[in-house]
Amino acid sequence: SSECEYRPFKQRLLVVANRLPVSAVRKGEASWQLDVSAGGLVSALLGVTEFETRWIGWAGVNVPDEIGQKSLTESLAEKRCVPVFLDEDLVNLYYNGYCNNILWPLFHYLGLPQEDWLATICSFESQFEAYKKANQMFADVVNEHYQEGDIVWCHDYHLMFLPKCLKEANPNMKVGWFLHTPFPSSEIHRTMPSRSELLTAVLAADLVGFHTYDYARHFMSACTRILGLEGTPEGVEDQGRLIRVAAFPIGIDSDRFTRAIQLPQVKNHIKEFQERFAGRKVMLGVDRLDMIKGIPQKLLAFEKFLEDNPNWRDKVVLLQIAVPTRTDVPEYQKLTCQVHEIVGRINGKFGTLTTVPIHHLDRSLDFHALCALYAITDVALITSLRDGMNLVSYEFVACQASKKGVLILSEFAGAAQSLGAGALLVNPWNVTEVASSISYALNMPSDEREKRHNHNYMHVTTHTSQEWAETFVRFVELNDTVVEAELRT
Ligand code: ADQ
Repeated sequence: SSECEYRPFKQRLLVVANRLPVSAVRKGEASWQLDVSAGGLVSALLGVTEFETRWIGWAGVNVPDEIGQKSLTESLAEKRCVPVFLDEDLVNLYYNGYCNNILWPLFHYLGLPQEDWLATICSFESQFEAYKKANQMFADVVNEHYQEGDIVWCHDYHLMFLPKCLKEANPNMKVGWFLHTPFPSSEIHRTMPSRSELLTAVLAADLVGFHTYDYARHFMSACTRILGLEGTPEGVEDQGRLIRVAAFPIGIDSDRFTRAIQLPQVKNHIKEFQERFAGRKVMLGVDRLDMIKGIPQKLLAFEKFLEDNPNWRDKVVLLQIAVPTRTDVPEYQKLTCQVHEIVGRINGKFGTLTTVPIHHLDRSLDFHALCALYAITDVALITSLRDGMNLVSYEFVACQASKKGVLILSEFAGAAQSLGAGALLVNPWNVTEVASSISYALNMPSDEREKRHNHNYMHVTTHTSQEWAETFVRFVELNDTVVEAELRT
């Protein structure tokens, strides 16, 4: 009848990640302040309106009491978030230990932390048990909220056991797992004492996704060499079951950046920065202060460039914005000291009474200031030693429509696969090569700059985060041929 209207059924999507997109700060026995944390994954999924999304994850806070847990659960429900409560011991063993001390460095080819590798090996078993236990706790919360037909999307190296836990309880659940870091060569993965268990647990998913084809290939080789499973063009075969394995390169919500550049407050920042750095070319680095980002290597290359090119010394400035992470970990403290020392040395050597070649900040910038910096930059310098993708390179390109600056990008970032044709690719370990790329970038003729920029701009604005999320979820659904519709009166 005319009063009836068919509305397409909105697919429910449960997104499970170690951290929720909000951080909770306790303000009283039963009151909470919720701060939205706009990481790559959050902004990727915010733009996706095709699904009815719920988030499941840890709120980054220890809540031992019942009143606290109940009130936080209620506050988070308004943001479509469901908390998983992990106690301090578990966080220490699972998150600080197994995830960040073992999986993170290993997946980025860094080996075990130098400082305490003996202790790390000794506590391996207990950390691995805690990892499995934490994954089971995430699974329990998913099971409580799961409705038949939901798609469950598990994220990252923190939750490699989650697909297995979920399928054990509910074999029909549609489960996808996506890794945001690189998956290393099978020769690296082979060194893990838990190498087989990790692979088997991930293979319980229906779809396994990576940023690049190379990571997917490494994963399939590991499955073949370690588990003896057969690889096919679609994925891995295990006793007649096909687990699809593929590359789904993430993108950014590029409209958010192109729109921001037009805002009056961003234009004000742009003007302010342009005046501040008038007469000098601006080079920019924006990174979390992590070993994988290659910040000391970048500084050494910049130092070499200044040494080799005296004529540029008072005509260029490097702005390095480094957000501190994991500040309680000795390795990270050491990295911070090392970076400060190199910056001090270079500024001492090449600075004048009125200017210094490097402005280094140990903090994050708000979104508008960040966009303005991206927009006024002449050369972005991204020298990750390994990086799953690297979204900073995408954000820079999105903000460069008028300037058309140069992107110098590590060949070890996943983004090298997508932006490689427009960027100057470098090996961050080769300080001489990076230094001469800086020189090449600063002297690049405008028609070459424009050609390179246009190539990357086209990619960044067409391969968006929304498209990434929708494609991945569609692939999880692939076996569903029935199009469902809901009758609404
Ligand atoms: P990250 O290692 O965090 O992400 P990246 O992809 O560059 O690296 O994303 C960082 C985000 O934080 C960007 O949106 C950036 O704007 C923001 N950010 C970084 N430094 C900042 C600063 N100083 N001030 C303000 N904002 C800052 C992980 C993987 C990556 C992968 C993403 C997404 O390590 O390889 O690309 O997940 O899958």
